[in-house]
This record gives sequence, structure tokens and C-alpha cells, in this order.
Amino acid sequence: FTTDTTKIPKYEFDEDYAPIHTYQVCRVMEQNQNNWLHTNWILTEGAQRVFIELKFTLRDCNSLPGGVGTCKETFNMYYYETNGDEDEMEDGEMRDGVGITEEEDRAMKESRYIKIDTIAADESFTELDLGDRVMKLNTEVRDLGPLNRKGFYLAFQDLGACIALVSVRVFYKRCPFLVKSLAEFPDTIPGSEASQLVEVVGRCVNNSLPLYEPPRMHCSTEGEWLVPIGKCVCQPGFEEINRSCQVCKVGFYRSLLESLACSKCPPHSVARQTGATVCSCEDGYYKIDSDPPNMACTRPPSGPRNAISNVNETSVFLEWSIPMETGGRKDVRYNILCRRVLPDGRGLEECGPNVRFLPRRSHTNYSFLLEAVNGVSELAKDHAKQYVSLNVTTNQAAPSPVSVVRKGHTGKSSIALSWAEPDRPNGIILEYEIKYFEKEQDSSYTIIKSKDTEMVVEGLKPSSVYIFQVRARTSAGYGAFSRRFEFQTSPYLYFSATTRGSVSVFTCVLRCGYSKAKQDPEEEKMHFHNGHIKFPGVRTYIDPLTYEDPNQAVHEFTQEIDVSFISIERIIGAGEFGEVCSGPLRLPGKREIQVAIKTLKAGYTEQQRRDFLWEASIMGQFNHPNIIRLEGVVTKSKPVMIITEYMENGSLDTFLKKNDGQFTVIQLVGMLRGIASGMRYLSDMGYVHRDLAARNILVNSNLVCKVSDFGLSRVLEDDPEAAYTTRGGKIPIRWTAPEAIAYRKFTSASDVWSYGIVMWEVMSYGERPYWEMSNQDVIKAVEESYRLPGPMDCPEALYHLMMDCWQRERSNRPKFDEIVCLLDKLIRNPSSLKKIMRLSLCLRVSNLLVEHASVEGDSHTRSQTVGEWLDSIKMGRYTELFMEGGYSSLETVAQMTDLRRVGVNLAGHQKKIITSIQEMRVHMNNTNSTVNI
Ligand code: ACK
Repeated sequence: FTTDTTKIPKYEFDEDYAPIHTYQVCRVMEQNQNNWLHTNWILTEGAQRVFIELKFTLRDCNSLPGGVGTCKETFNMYYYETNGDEDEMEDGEMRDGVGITEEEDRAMKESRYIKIDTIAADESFTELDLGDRVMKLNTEVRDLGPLNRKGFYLAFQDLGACIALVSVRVFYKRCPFLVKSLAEFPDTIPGSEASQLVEVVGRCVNNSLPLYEPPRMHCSTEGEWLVPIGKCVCQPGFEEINRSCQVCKVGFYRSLLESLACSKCPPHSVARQTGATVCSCEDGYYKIDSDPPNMACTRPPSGPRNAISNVNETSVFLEWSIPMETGGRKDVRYNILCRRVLPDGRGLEECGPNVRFLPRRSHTNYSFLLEAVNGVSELAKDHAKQYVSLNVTTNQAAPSPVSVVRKGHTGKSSIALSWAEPDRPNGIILEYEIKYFEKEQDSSYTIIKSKDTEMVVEGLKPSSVYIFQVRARTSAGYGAFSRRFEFQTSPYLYFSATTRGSVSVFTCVLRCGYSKAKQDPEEEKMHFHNGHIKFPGVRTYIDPLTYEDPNQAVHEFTQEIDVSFISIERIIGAGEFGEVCSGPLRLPGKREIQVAIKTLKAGYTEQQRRDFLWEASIMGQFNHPNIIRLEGVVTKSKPVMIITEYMENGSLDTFLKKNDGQFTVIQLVGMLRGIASGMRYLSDMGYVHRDLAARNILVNSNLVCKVSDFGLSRVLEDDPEAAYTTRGGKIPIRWTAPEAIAYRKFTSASDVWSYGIVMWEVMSYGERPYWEMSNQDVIKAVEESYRLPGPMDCPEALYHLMMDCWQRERSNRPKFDEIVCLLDKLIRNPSSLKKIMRLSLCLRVSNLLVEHASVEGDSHTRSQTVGEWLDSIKMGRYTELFMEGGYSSLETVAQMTDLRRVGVNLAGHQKKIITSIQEMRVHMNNTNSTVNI
């Protein structure tokens, strides 16, 4: 602090014995101290506010012996701003010549300094502390600003304290270089005022642009970036990756600032170079300005279809169907070009805008050109337009009605029709329309068209009366329909099926005999298939296994659906491969329908994908009202899906359990008839289901049952080895015929066995076949000729049919077409369903099966003990009491008059037992007595 000998700097050591460079003064005993220490010139580097951190020690005056009177405990800090280093100048010029004393020079210099603050110590030390070598270091920070020159000096003034200045640190704060929201903000020095923010405009990084406004940030005096405003985004053709803008790859584009990433070009468009902002359309495809960039390129539609005209004197009605191909657009419109045919072959003349005023003369010929256009038709100059042309003569009468319709050959499901041309065709007959419906069911009818005056109507029900009407069409339109003609299809014919003539309901089963309607010579041949006659024209199922590449089978038998046409709305269950959902399917040009959507869960193997789609390639080959219909598959996007028609009531077993006892026998038989009809179709196709069970039947809102679940099935070849080549999947024992369990002989006859079990499930409202018996016990019991007893309230005819399905010898089981026939008979003749099973067969007894032989004869049934009877109604606990009371046979039980005597005291149990005894009496024709509680 002074120039004298108590010289500074001096080295001390810190606690680690590292040297500390300190300046110190301690002239507490002397009067009038004014000691100065000043720094070198410090460059501000542009900072307007600097911070000064001081570290020093200060001696406590009270601890000094004697000179306390002059001792101070503070010092002052000053600064002085200049644009250059004055020490250097002084050395040269200022010192000499001017003739001022050193004292005066010093005073002058000191006067230029401006005081920053008086600095006091938070902690001072005493001699005692010194003895302990305890350093009581003070740290004080002051800030200084605004500074306006290039640099400054700091000075410290001592007025008689005992101080050691250990360090002086001078610094300023700055906001560092930053990249935020794709904008670069430079290293920035804050403003001079404490709360001041310096606004900085960022620079967008390469290939980016400001979005809406230039990005800004604010640098605080603390050196922090605050309050970001606006941002940069990559320019079109680029996308943001790792805080920079990277060019879109070939095949990708980015058009809008608002979208973030480059997108794949939409269908029928390409980006051949990197950095595309739009994709260009492939040849023959177009886009109009109003099409959004992510929309596929489209093309003009194909021509309208099925155009017909209808003339009413001087007006013409034109009617057509939408084009096959809409070009991928929804804005299809139609142009109609009308031209009048000039008389005498003088050519054509535009009809002009007033076509409706054209001559009211009779018989003017017009030619109409009908064309479909859409939004891109204008652009597609080279596209060959598809016109439909119609030639029309006004004032032309429609053809007169067809007067007679004749019946030709009649089959069980077809009728051949023929008719004569109308008496007054009034033009060239273009086609005939045949309308038909089942008699008394005219709310739904079918229309088919024919160019000839004959046709075979197929797909009819056997033994049913149909109404037919025919009308003709010329360019003038349709004539009136003929009057109604009623024709009936032939009844079903049977091949010998059963050996048991004693059961009356089976007498409808007749001898073999069949003659086929004349359709085409090829069809006159009969084909044999799987041991029964297979009618020509019925397609045969093709095992997808015969395809080397299973994808090929999927391609062949299923239709790919674009996932955008499907909305998944609900999850309805869990399938083997993933969730089963439902939602609407909106195929272009088709009415929206509800569908079930089976999904393949993520992470599947190639094998799982194949197994999953396997079902679709089987289902896709079927087309029958009692087989679940495949709408298509989604394989081009993920998840992979199978889309089928939606069945509102879900699977049959759950449906029946939910509605226990709610249906009439006729309704139940109707369901069974549907299942049998679906199975007849499958067996005709040569397809063996292998897993026919109520859980694999789906029910729609009209109670129509459809066979589903074609997952694990395989058709069996004649080769016996084929039975062993399956995946060895689990066999559903309770539903499977013994020969299929024993040696995997799966045939339509084994499906018939399963069908019998389904019948039992249906008639018992979803009861589990063989209840809680183990699979092993089931196999054993069946092997020993025991069969399921008839369900409660089951018509005898149905139970006989079930028992027939469970014939050990599979050739003795009925065929599906015989089953359909029998059920049809029962439905037509409901009184045949009145006869209900005898009591002993009706009991739901878990440990009691019926000996198969028992239903063959009429009377023999296995006799039941009182214990078994009580067990069957879950009252087995009273067996002993009944025995003790002397009721050891059902005959004596049936005579019982007082239940209390036996010791049954609970009201609920009394009721249950009495109800059962009364039932028993009905069956023993002993209804006269009553039982007292
Ligand atoms: O008994 P559910 O309701 O009927 O539960 C199962 C579930 O999905 C898993 O298979 C239901 N399900 C399957 N296919 C269809 C369909 N086509 N329509 C309605 N429900 C279906 C089935």
C-alpha cells in the first residue's frame, strides 16, 4: 500500500502450504494514514457491468495493544475509467517537465478515482487466532457499472487498518452461444442495469426459415438466456434431425413448413431427387391444385356401366351404375352428350341446350353418349375416354308383357323356365328380367337377367313354391311384368341311411335315386366324392397346403382390403393369435357393413403369420349362408387382419347359456338346421371341419347360425397317412368321434358325430357335454357304448337323431344332407316334436350315461336307484334318510305322501324334491297322489 519498507507483495501460505500472493498494511499505531494500492489497467472487453470479488483478512482493533485510538476496521474501494493505459503514458511524458511534486501528482491521481464502496470485514481476527494460525478470510463482491470506456483501474485506500488483501477477481457475465429451435444465438454480453434484458435475434440454421416471425431470445445480466419467442423450421424438402435440417431422401417429400418430417410419396407419385417439396405423378396419374399434397395421384374413371334407357313418349330416362374404377377419387360426375339422328342418314346434330323442346313429332332418333368424369379428367388429355352410347327413339312404346312362362326341368334347388317373346316387342329386345321369390315371402325377391328366352333358376329350396315374373327390355325401356307364375321345386331324395325302421321320424329316408336338371351336357354326369354322390357344379375345396408358397393361396382365395376402409371400434374377444375386434367396413361403392376383425398380434413369427392367414385362405373358398363369410384380409399393413362378417350374438355356446330356456323348440331346431346346412355344404366341398362345437358356431341378430373357426382343420386325403401329417394339435375329445380319437380318422362322418354333440349342446342350452367327467372317462364310457342322455325337455325325435350321429360304425351315421332333410321335416310338422324324452333319459346326471342300445329298443332303460335320483337333483345328502324311511326304490318314492317324515326340513329342498317326484309320477302315469310337506 505504500512505497516504504513494510514492502508488498509478500508471500504467505495457505493451509496446503501453497504460496499466497498478498498485499498487506498494518500501520495502526500511526496517525493520518492514507495508503493506496491500485491495479493495472483492466480491459472491459465490452462489458458494461463488472463484478469484483475481494478476499482479505482484517485485524480486530480491540485485540491490538495500545493504539486502538487510530485503528480502523474498514478500507475503501475506488475505480477510474480510461480508454488507454495511463501508467505507460506517465512513464514517458507526465513525470518530467511539469514540475509538480510527487505529493501533488499523487493527490491529483487519487482525485480522479470514484468511490465504489467502503468495505468492512464480516470477520476480523485477533492475536489469539494468529497464534492458532487460523485465517479468517473475508469475501466481498461488489458490482460496477455502467462502464463506458475501454478499461478501468481499481484502487484500494487504507486509512489505518490492519489488512491483508489476498485476491481480487474481476469478471463479467455473458450469455453463451446457443442453438435453440433451429436458431443460433451468438455469445452475448448482458446490459449494464441489473434487471435489464438484451434482446437478441437468432439466425436460422442452414436450410431453415423463420416460422411466422424471426426467433428472438433475451440475455439477462446474470448471463442466462430467457423468454424465447418464435422459431425456425426446416424449409420444404428438408426435415429436422439432430438440431439441423437434412434433405428429404429420394421417394420422400416435405411440402409444408408446419409438417415436421419428410413423408413417403403417396400412391402413384414419385420423388426421383432428394429434397423434393412435392411428388410428381406417375404417367397416367394426375393431381389438381386443390388435392392435398398427401393425397394419391388419381386418374379419370372408367365408363359408366349397365346404362339403360326408358322412353316415355318424348322424354327419355337414362339409368346407369357407377363406373367399375373411380380412379381413386370421390368427385365422379357424368357428362351426357345428346345428339339427334338426322333423317335420311344425314348424320347427327347436337341436341343443344333445349333438348326438351325438340320436335314433339313421333319417332325421333337420338344418340346419347354417356361419360363419367372426375376432378382429374380435364388434365388427362391422353386418357382414352370410355363412353357408353345409347340409341333411343322417342315416342316409342315399351315392349308388351311376356304372356306365358313355362316350367322346364325341376330339381330340388332349381327350376328351368322358358317364355315367348312379347307379342309386341316394339323394338329389339335387349334382355329379359326374371323376378322371383318364395311364395308368401314377397318382401324379399331376387332379380336375374337373361338375353335368352329361357334360363335355369338355381339356389332354390327343395319342396318350396316360388313365384316367377318376367319382363322384356328394349331401348324404349322395360315392358310390364308378366302375370305371376307359381312353380314348386322337387323334394329332397335320400340315399339309404339308417338300419332302424322302428323310429318313425326316420321313415322319410328313402332309397337312392336322383336325376339332374338339364343345364349343360357336362353337368349331366354324376360325380362321386367321399363315398356319396357329389353334384356337378359344386366346387371342391383346395387345401392351401397344396401351394408351395402359402402367400399364394392367400392371394388366390382372399381379397386384400385397404386398412383405411376399416375402423376398429371395439374389442369383442381374444383369439388364438390376437384380439378380435369389430367395426364398420366401408368399401368404395358398397354399403357400409359391420365386420369382425381378427388381428395378428405384433412380434409374430413368419410361421404364425402363415397359420393365421391359413384360416382366411380356407374361409375365402366358401360361399354359403351358414358359413361365416370372409370379407377380406389386410396383409399389406400392420397389424395383419382377417375381416369377416359380424355376428351380433357371438358364439353359440355363450349365447345359449345367456338365454337358458328362452327359445321355442322350433327356434332351436331352426338353428340346428342352419348348422347342418352349412356342414352339408362343407362336406360337399370335401372339407372336414374337425372342430365342430357350439363354441365354433356364431349367431347373428336373426338367430342365423354360421359355422366358423377353420383354424386347425385339414382335409383328409384318401391316403391314410394323411391323418398323421397334421400339426398334432389337441383333439377336442368330447366332440370327437371314437375313430378320430383312436387313429385320427377324420371324415365328414366324424364331423357328423360332432354335430350330434352340438345338437346336445343346443338342446341343453350350452351344457358341457359329459359335464365334469375327465377326458379319459369320456373316451372309456363311449368305448363301452355309453352315450349322453337326452337333455331335459328334448323332443324324442331329436334325441334319436343325436344317438344316430353317435353310431359307433361311422357308415351308419346319417349324412349331413339327410340331417338337413329330417330337420326340415320336423320343422314343417311341429307336432312331431311334441313327444318329449322319458324321465330317466331326461335327468341331467353326471355319473349316469345311457347305454347306447337303450334307445334302439323302445322300453328298456337303465333302472335308477333312489341315490342316483337324489344325486341328479343335487339332493344326494338325503339318501340315507330316504333309505331309513323305507324309500329304497323309485316306485316307493313315487308313492310318497309326506316328506317331513323322512326329515327334509329346508323349504327349498322340499320344493326341489317334490317337483322331481311329481315329474316322476307324470312319467309313471301316477298323477293322483300329492305329497305333503
Ligand atoms: O363368444 P364371443 O362373443 O364370440 O367371443 C368370441 C371372440 O370373438 C373370440 O373369438 C367373437 N367373434 C369371433 N368372430 C366373430 C364374428 N365374426 N362376429 C362376432 N363375434 C365374433 C366370439
